[in-house]
Amino acid sequence: MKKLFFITLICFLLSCKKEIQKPEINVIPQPLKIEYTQSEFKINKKTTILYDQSDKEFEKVASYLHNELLRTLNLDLRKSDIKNHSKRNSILLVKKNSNKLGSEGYELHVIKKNITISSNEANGSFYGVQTLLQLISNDTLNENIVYNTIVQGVKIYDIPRFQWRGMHLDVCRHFFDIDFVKKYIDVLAMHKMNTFHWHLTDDQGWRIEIKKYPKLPEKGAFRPQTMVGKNWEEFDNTPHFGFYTQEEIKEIVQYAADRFITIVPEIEMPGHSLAALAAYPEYGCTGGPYEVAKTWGVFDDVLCAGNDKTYEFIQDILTEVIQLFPGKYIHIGGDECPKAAWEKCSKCQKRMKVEYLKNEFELQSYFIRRIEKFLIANNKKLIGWDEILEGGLAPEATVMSWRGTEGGIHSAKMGHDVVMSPNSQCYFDHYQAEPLNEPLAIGGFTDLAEVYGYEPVPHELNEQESKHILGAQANVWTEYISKTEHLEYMVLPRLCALSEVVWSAKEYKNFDDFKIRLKTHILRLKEKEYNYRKLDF
Ligand code: TNX
Repeated sequence: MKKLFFITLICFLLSCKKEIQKPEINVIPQPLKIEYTQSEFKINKKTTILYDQSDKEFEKVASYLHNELLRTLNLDLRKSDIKNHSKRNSILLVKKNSNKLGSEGYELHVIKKNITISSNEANGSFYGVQTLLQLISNDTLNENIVYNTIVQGVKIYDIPRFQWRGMHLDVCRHFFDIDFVKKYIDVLAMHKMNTFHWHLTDDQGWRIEIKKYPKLPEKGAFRPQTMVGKNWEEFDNTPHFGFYTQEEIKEIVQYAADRFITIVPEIEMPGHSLAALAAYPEYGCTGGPYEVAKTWGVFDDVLCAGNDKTYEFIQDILTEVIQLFPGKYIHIGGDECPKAAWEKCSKCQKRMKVEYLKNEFELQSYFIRRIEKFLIANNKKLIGWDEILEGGLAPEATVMSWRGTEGGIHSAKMGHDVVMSPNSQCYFDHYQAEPLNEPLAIGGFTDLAEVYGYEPVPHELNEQESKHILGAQANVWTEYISKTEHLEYMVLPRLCALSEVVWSAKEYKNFDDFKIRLKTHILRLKEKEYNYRKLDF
């Protein structure tokens, strides 16, 4: 009896200890390893942010942290150089040289004396800062986040699973101004995403200033009216207009870079080009006239692949685009290009004969390959939608697999890099719940569980082939999304789930655990004034 009493007592004590040892921290995306300690650190107005002040990249991280702590805790902390400074009462951003951290990993160590974020590169430090910011916003009161100067003692080791953690935004079907684009980039950064795919041109609007072709924004960024709902015959009689000046683009590129996000600009070709053709009809097969599209869908009028001048036009545009975007990838679209105009065009048919191209699919490949050569000569890499496979893939192209996963599998097997973005699980323009109670969407059904459960590496690939899967991204097409609140509603909280797909270790993924963390996390989004779909669990 006595023995039983002692065993029960020990079990009870152990369970108490376990509870103290494991306070909840709700970090999204889930870090790789978290160890809890009994200590805690208190940030006060004397706390100093320490880093190597000669390092411009770490300077960015320190400034970001400084601004966020000012905003959330109302503490205007001093920044100082890490050398020759006492480490007591400080937040240290330490540059390391550690094999296990890679270029984006970090360690976050919170003890009584200080907080240390260690990483090889500033990128990793920035992700450590994101985690820290979630630690100080871990408490809630009456459905609101409470910012707390006391930071739970932890030792976190964290590295991302994938190198391409992307979100896309279509600003063509509906235009969104730079203030919103910044807000969008902020929420990407908060989720440790590192790639922003900016869909800048399409049939319904050309959204980037090109100095050599002023009519692109003048004419191509304007449509007099837009179809209403899903009715192809009814129009809203409301002009829609908008484009980014090159100055604005530079501002956004810098804003993203300060948050360690690379922008992949997309200039669509040879299809989805009506806005460009409306401005410069001479680059279409018939010479026009063409109109900026006011309905959605796929259009037969595309860039003429037989005319050498078309390639000059595109290359001139890309020359300006390349100067604006420092990242290594340029997205050239390549999707949904009907071949009807080419079949009837004497220039295109002649081109096929001269180049020994068997059909119009090969003509499309010829087009893409020619553009790839140009991009490579300019130190850039071409990425395109999976249709660029048809008729033969350009030699060094990276493929974005959207029509399911086949294109991705096929490309990886051929040794090409792939970004997975299947419309079955990564289309945030699709419904996220029963359509009846949701705002009108293009169709589909991709709820939170579906996104969370997505596995970017298809089981058809062996280990070697799997290395070509750079990662995944979700796409936000905006045919039926014209308001920022609606857009945020479509993206959140699905982005939170996606961030675990691309960041967190596969073996530790757990939807139930995610849902618990999300209850707190969603309030962080609320505090930052993002709209989101309310959790229904
Ligand atoms: C297909 S995804 C498209 C877009 C549409 C989208 C709507 C892709 C490469 N092309 O042009 O906006 O579906 O979901």
